[in-house]
Amino acid sequence: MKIQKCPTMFYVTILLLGNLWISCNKKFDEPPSFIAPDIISNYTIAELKNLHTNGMVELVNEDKVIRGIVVADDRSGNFYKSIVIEDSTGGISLSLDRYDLYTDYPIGREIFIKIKGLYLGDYNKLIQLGGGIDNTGTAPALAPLAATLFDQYIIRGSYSNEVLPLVVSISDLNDSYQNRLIQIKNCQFATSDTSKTFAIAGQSSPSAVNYTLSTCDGSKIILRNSNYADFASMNLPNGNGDISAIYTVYGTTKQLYIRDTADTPFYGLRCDGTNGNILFSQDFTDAPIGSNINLPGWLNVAETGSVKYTCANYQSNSYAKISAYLSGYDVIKTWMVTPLIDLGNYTQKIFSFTNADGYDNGATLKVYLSTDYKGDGKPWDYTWSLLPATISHGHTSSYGSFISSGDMDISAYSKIYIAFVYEGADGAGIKRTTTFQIDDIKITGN
Ligand SMILES: [Ca+2]
Repeated sequence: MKIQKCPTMFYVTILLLGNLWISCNKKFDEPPSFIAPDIISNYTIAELKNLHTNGMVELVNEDKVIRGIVVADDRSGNFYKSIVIEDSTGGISLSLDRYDLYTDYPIGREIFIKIKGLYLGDYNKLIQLGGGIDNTGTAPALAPLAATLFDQYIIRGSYSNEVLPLVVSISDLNDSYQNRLIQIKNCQFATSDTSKTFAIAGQSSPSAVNYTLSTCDGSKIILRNSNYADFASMNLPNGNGDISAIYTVYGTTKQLYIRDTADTPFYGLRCDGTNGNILFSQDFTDAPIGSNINLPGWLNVAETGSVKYTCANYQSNSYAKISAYLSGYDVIKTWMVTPLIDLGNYTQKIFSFTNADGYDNGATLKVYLSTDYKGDGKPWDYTWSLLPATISHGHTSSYGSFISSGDMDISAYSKIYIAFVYEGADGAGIKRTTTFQIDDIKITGN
């Protein structure tokens, strides 16, 4: 009997010692009490990445050490089983086979990596450092580093190092910025997206949502958010601000990933000077391309002739389009009317849209507002006020670029319809067949 008790006591003692050790170790691991590891780096992240050829998975033979600061971790869930580190020469993603990596490798932590024996690969041109080759797919892929091997390769250094983003413009982004923390000034979501959430919590396929971010100079870039991020169901911010994010690529697509919503403080005035209360917007994204515009609540009707507004698409952007060309009618007059718009109780209400003309030979586009129209099929029976929209014209042998109508102050109104009225001709004698394109119809309130 005693012989059996001894091992029991032995294990209990070991357990107690173990707990004590874990407690002590935990205490010593917490900042600021920290002893720097006895290791120095002798290789840069840029040098490491230069060893990689896209599409390949390579064993790293260099007996070197890189040093980086963690600039993105998996705390919010937007990064999965990976962290991103940076030195002054570049950034790289580490593929690590464990959850809650942020508990050991939080943003701001310095880490050293002994790279010999690790593997380089890329996820559709996004370079990663991992632990092996995964041959289960159609092509060899990078396998993550097993959790049991972390401490063999990764040496943890100091905490709370300053992590400052590099300020860049979208047009300057290239592969040298891969996996770096960057900042792009004055970004905003599309007005049609401001009512949406960062991602779709609970949806597993696809597992992420892409949004297009725009800057005030018109540049655009994709922001990709995981449905597993803890901020997935939060609303996108409506205003404008500077985004901080990890720059990534997926093939030739440039994509940003935020660490959490603190990276999108879009609380300033939008590029058009509004504060982002979108009362009405239409960018024609949901209209079937090539079909007559038939959006819910909209009217698209010919007063004379039979030409209608159609949805066209160029370079992935959909818009409304109309032309009398080849219609054969002596007189064309066509109305496209919004649904009833409730402008609410804002003191300042601004209406704008974009438009372009093509092969201009004298047809007209005019924009009107009505408060007595009843929403029936004959808008011309009601009272309409002409709005002072700037309409593109004079492109007689090509298409012009979209221009802004200008901001029209409609603060005096509370419930309105807006009509886009095209007048042209394609009879035997007179040709007025100018094409007009209309997009980004928007009303904001302050
Ligand atoms: Ca559009």
